[in-house]
Amino acid sequence: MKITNVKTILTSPNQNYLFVKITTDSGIYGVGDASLNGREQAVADLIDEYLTPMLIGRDPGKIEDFWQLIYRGSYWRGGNIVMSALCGIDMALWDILGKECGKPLYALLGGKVRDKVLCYSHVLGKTQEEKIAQAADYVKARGLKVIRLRAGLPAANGTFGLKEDQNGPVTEPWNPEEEWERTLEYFVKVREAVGYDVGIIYDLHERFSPDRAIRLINALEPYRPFFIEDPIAPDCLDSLRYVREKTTSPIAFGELYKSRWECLPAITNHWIDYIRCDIIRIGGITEARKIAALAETYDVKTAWHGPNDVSPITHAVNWHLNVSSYNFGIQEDGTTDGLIREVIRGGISYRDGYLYLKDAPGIGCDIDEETAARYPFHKAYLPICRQDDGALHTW
Ligand code: CS2
Ligand code: MG
Repeated sequence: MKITNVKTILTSPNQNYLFVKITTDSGIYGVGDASLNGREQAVADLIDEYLTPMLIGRDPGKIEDFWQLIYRGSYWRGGNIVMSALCGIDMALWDILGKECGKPLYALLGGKVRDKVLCYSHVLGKTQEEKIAQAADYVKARGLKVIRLRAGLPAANGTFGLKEDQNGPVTEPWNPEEEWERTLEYFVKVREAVGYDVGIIYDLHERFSPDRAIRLINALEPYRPFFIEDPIAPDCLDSLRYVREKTTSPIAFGELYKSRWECLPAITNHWIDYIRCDIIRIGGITEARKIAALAETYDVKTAWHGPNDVSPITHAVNWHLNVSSYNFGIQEDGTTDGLIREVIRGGISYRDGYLYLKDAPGIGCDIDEETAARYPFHKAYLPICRQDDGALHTW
């Protein structure tokens, strides 16, 4: 079998996504997700200009070789643009292999060790009151076993539903000391509203300095967080060690990691309990299964990133990884609006706190290209944060 065509598809059904479709001379094609919020066009250009010529005429079954070719073969290693591009292609190649074998992706990864996937959803809302009401409703009406709160404004506000290109990021305020108080109060109020039978995850979104993160995590401890997500920025490894040594709540970390080697110290030193890379950012299925195996060796669980800005293709891939990994912990089920479901057919479904996926060869998703074309892409930026004095703060 030989690859005959590689197509990038930029689309914006309310939010920007980048898909990859690889066609072969056998008629079998595969689909992948290469979405990188705020930099989609750059990833598409890399695929179109540099990677596609390397793929045409290749055997799509040589997945590991292609991964190494792109990761090591450019001499320059990794980075968000390269790894996202690599992921879109990697997923499409695994999808082709699954379709060729007539087996779902999880079967190629070793088969199921579980039948359903525990998940959590985002509590959203404009005001604290709205969010607390939604948290209670999620538990009562939707049967969620675990819910997720986030420090600060709802993610990526200001980048949705654009009718024209943005020319720079929207600015959000973030004043650490004030927000520290609000963050604590919010968690406590939600805990009081939903009781102690429900798991509550708190995404601190890398927004606190180590000293503030330690104070906050310790103050939250009596309210039993399921885990604290990304409390500090990932850049200084020693800060993670410092936070770990001074706190006892479970820590989930890593949505900004771009490679296995970045995950390594956190896993091997037991600085985290859950590794939660975004599989697009680490180069796809080929790398995710290696990270999962590494984490299993050290009793660290997986909690792959699954926000609304990764598409149903990635949510489905996460599911295949989750059912076939012994050390699966929990899956983020970011709220996706209906429109992306018109562009991507197939994918996971939710019932009573768990995710399910119907058996189908490969990943089990397809792109409706005509519908994708009806939602034109508009360049958007992720927001930034600034403090009262004007200084930039991690968003
Ligand atoms: C968040 C994301 O889902 C999460 O845990 O941290 O929503 C993140 O803000 C976005 O993926 C950024 O595009
Ligand atoms: Mg997060």
